Amino acid sequence: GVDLLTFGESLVSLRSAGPIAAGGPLHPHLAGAECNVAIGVSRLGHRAAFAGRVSDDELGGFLLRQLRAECVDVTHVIRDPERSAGLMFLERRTADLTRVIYQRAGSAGSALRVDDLRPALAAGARVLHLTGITPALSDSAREATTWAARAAARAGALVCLDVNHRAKLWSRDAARAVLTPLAGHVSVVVASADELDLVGTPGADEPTVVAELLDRGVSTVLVKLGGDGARAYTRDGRLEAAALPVTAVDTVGAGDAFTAGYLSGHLDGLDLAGRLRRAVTLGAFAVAGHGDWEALPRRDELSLLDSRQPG
Ligand code: KDG
Repeated sequence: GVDLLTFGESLVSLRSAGPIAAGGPLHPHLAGAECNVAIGVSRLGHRAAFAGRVSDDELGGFLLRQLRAECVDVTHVIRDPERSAGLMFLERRTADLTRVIYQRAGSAGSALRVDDLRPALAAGARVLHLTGITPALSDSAREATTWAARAAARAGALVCLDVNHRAKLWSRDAARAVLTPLAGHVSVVVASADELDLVGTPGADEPTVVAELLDRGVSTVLVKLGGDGARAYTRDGRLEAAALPVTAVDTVGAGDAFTAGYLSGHLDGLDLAGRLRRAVTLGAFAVAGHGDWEALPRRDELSLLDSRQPG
């Protein structure tokens, strides 16, 4: 088995340096929240695997090559000869405004189904990571996500759901109807403050949703606060961590880095404070460098930002 298994849609992200309508080069990068987490965990020396469908063409080949280069196990990836790669255009509109355009409807990744995941689940994993993006992709991907969460929990894995609401894929109400029941099958829920009520009563405040989740068997709720750090809740109470002071140049992927850091801390047997510290550390690396995952640290680089004075 592996330390961490994740699954979902791997995307070709075409990044621009300026407004897309004005032309100029687009650079291909591997993207997808689940791949970002797999890479973050792999860079720290854990065995990470990604499962899902990728197109059986040059773009799918690019995605697999990038994952392999980061030592992510792709044994259980399926090449789909009938569907194309999901694309994401990431437009740097101004220095601090980026915009996303998706071309992913009907993609290979969205055709994920339960049978695709059986071999990866059977091979075993200490941690299963899933996001609220995958169930938004199709009926079969939604079914596969719920099935995997239950199967991994039964097998004794730590199951982590990162809400990751994508408003371009579904409404808040549609997301809540799927993610709230799903949260009842997981041990760790990660959400930004504005995503919390997608796994609980609509409009409820943070303490209410957290209490609902802990009552339903979730052991840890992590609330991401961006530049303000993060809060962790367990039955024993609440813990906070400040963000590391860095110059943010690209916030895309920061949430995935946070989750990767937390799960790496779990795999290392760190206590809650240590796991939260690892989470904000990886988040800081992600925002301080360009790309979804390119700036994430290797293990020997983990303390690199500690001694650094901002500015
Ligand atoms: O978390 C970063 C993601 O937004 C990006 O990699 C693409 O997974 C992605 C998505 O669906 O938006």
